[in-house]
Amino acid sequence: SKLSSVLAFDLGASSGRAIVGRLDSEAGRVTIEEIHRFSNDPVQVGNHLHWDILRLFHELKQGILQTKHLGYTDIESLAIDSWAVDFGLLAANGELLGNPYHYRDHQTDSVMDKVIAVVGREKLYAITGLQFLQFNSIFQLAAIKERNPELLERAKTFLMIPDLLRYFLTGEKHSEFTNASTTQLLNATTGAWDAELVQQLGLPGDIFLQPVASGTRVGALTEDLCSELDVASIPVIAVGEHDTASAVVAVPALDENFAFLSCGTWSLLGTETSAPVLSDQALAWNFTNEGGVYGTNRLLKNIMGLWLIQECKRTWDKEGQNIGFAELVKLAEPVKPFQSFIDPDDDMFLNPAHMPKQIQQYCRDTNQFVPQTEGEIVRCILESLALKYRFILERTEQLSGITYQGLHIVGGGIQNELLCQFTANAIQREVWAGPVEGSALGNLVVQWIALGYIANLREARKLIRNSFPVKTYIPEDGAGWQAAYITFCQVASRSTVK
Ligand code: LFR
Repeated sequence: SKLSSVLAFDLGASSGRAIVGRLDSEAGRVTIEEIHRFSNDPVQVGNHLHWDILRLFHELKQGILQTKHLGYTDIESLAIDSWAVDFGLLAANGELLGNPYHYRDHQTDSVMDKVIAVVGREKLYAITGLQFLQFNSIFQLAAIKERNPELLERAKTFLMIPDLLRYFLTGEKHSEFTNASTTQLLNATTGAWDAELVQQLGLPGDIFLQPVASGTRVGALTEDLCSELDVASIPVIAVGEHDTASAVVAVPALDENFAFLSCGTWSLLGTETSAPVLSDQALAWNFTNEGGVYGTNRLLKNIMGLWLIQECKRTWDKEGQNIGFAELVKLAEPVKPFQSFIDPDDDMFLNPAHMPKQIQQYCRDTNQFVPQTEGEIVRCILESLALKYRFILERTEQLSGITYQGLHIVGGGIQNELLCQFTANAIQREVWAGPVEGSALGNLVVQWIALGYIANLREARKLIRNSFPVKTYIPEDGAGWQAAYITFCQVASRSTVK
């Protein structure tokens, strides 16, 4: 039967991968092969933290070369997805101006309140429907305008990270919709840049390109690139280029109503709705409405996620420990449960100099047991994340008016089985974990929809359900976790429980 092969680049905040997907439409099955994996290492230069954008472009080229070396001569298209909010600015001659900033760069530390003072919190939410996170593109642009206005004066074109890399591949400039929706400059009702808002903030309105819908063909590899790599040109599609948009495409739910957790560096927990939820309650709880593929909306909240452990690991590595991620989780397993909790979303955890010390500081400040060993610290993080998931899941239910029987978890985080089990325990419902390559799969299936092989989103989810395992976790120790939840809420209320 006829097979179709397409290539997905999925760039996360800590690693990226190139994955070839093969669709057997007759059998209704997808298989994937990871052909290239690379670390994504942000670089601190002077006072600022940047993405190594040219290194990432180099890795995309390596991925394309790998398809050739592995004999995939029949790639019908390729697409990119990545983390959101970050961007590059092009000069009039099409060259990149400066190195894109990392969203955890401290340039935005006190900018959000200034912008809110100008626009008004209610007004900004009513326009954009977006949660207030200090690193949203709107605040980054306001920070640049304040610190380095020449950069904005020279800018001709604003491109989000996947738009920018796609431009390097194709020479074409397009702004993809799902990712544009995370800037907090898009009008949630019209789906276009909000000209009034842009003007009110004194930003140059003409740098923003009218967003194209996910699933649009947006060029092909340039001739120059093809001769450099000695490959035939490949069509390029703009999928849901925000990795979370792609991850939610891949949730193997057969039901229309489902709750999801996309689990990676961040934990994104929420549900898919047909329209943005802009209620007073949604604003008060700072829930976000991000644009999805094919007219869907993602009502969700960012939870600090595995960043907390990644950062501890990075610190311990620096100090010469070199304990693997899986090993750290193993060290947490035998630790006595429920000794101390943090609110993972306290601002103090966004980008501290020393994460383990920061966690200890939180515990000390809240008069709790102060975790000392690696295992104790990781245990504290994992329990706190699971309890925060319950908190946000219940708020999602209140906003959507729907009760969920269980929680779908997708993404690399499901390899952390202890976290999956803790989550089932905390929410006292089943957890359905899989697929692990959520964003890459969402990227692949939207390419196949665009190419005409898959009818729609619903069919795509069925296909994923039939092709990849989903592991069920049954809740345990209800009483223990209920008591822990009450303590967690008391502790976290000191840090406002955002
Ligand atoms: C997840 C993610 C989140 C976004 C954060 C920063 O990878 O894309 O959705 O809020 O990264 O861009």
